Amino acid sequence: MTDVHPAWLPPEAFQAVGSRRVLVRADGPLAETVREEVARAGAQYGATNSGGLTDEGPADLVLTLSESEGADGYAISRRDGVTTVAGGDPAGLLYGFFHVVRLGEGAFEGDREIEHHRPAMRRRMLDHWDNIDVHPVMGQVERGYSGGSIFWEDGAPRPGLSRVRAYGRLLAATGINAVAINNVNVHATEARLLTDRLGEVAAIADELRPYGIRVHLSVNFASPMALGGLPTADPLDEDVRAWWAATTEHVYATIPDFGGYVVKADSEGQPGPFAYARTHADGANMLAEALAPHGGVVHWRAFVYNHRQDWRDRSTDRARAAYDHFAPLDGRFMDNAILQVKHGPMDFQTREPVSPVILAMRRTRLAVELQVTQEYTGQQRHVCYLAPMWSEILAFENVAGAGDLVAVSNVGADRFWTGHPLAQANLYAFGRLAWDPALDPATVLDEWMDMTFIRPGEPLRRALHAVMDGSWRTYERYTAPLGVGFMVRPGHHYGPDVDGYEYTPWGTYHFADRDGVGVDRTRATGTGFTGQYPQPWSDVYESLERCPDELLLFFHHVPYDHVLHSGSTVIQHIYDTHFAGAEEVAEMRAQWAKVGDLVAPDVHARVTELLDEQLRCAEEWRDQVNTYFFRKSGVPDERGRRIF
Ligand code: BDP
Repeated sequence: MTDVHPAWLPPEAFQAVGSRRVLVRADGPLAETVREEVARAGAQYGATNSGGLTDEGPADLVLTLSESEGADGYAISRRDGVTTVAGGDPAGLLYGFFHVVRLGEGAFEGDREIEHHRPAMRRRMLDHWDNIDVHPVMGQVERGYSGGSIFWEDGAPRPGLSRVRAYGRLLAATGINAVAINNVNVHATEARLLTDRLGEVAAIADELRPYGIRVHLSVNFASPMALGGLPTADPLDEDVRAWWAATTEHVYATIPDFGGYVVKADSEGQPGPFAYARTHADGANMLAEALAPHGGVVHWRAFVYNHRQDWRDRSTDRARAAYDHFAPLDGRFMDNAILQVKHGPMDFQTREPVSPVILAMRRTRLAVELQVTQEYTGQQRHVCYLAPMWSEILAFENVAGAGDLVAVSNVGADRFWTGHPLAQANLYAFGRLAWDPALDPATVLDEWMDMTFIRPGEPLRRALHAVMDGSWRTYERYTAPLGVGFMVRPGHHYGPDVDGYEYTPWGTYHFADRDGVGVDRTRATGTGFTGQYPQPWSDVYESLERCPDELLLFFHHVPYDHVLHSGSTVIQHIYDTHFAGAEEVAEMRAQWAKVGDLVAPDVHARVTELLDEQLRCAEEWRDQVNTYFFRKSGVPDERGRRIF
């Protein structure tokens, strides 16, 4: 543990609380956690003001319960020298406590009008794509860029699981309350977590419970066959239903506050209800029914598409698939079946429109799925602060009204948790935006800095903003242009490969030829995908004139001399953004070089090394993308820069 980076909870973050007298007027495990936090801080900083935990007044900080604040909510106020946190329930008390930690000394100054805080999303959840075994291609954590799993090592739970408790603490401080611990691609070993290896799940739940986090499990749809010895996994078969009911009952007998199941079915090789000519509502409802008596939920993923497409056949459009499968099922899911939809219709690309499934399912409970792990955004070797992307998504139509926000975690056994130390900010920001989607990404970044670098002075603060604020747009500039996506190396998805996926079965094409580029998804001449959107979006995306520049190639195939709203042609835009993107990375590197004596040497060294790699990779992207489009189009750069 000692060499694990404290992320946003170094001891100094607790100085203000630790030097005050704190009274906790509540009982139960979460109140105990708050007491422990206060006692730990008091032991370190309590000498001043004889701070620490007190049993009765007078106190500088009083934490108490008040039902009127609602689930997970809390109120904070300050009068006559006393700061009061009133939690709507024990979880609210815990979140209110971390709010005070965030405020630091500010929590104990002057008077404070009462503020009420309540999460926008009821479930703020991280999905781990962790395996117990090391997968021959994907490694232990699928799309993991931070070392091995924090849960398992050498085929068994990590000794002591102490890292898991520290993880729970970090997550609680940013408002996360649910974690699915294993990969959605459920292999044979991991499938057994549901049955004979359930004890491992229980042990992890024990570590996370003190921080108000419930554990969920990814399950394999075919488990009744593989684990139960049944001849079928048909969701309408009585024996199958009985197997799920009994298995689920055993899960709850072992872990009474178990959260529920996550399911990837009929997708990329995972089994599902299609094998029995049943619908995905049949599949989801079978599990929902098994979970309902225990208060559990099933997160049923909408990521269902044909991954064995014939690229010569233009009649299928992967972007259409989720809507085609799920929109007809709206209203047919049980209340505790939550449809988990990736934010875009394709697959976590740098830029995608919001999935039309999210807009269509008005009578179905929804979870919106984001990718904190940077599979397509630089794999935690590139700085790419994703909060600006997420806040755009969350501001679109009814997205912020989904009950759950879920994201694929970026955490592993790495000393910095996230490989790239600055990628910690994405994890932090995810929790904060799930709590309040209206938060400004730059403000969230300030919060993260204040906690992580303990209220840094202006030079470091300015440098971190310069490196991080615009890093998602910078990444977008030097990679695939104008929303076209997928010009990445097949398989591992790091770095450019202009035609890497063009003639593959994956359904991810850009259709560049000598005349133009982009996917025609219009109703008039294309795949008709624009027709899946309600108005006005259906017409906005259909129209070449009204479609936003950044999504142009997602919706339209256009000639290289097509003029964007920006006034630039498509081809010139490609050249300009690619030169600019690489230059911006060089500038990020220069900014970071200036703050060498303001951050811990190990953090500075790791980020420096990674910025070198980011610059190399950005230049590689620039040169390959520019050269590719120059060769296809024959149009020279109007500014005469070097293209190969
Ligand atoms: C894709 C990933 C793959 C995941 C899949 C999913 O490349 O590793 O299994 O998403 O979400 O983006 O199920």
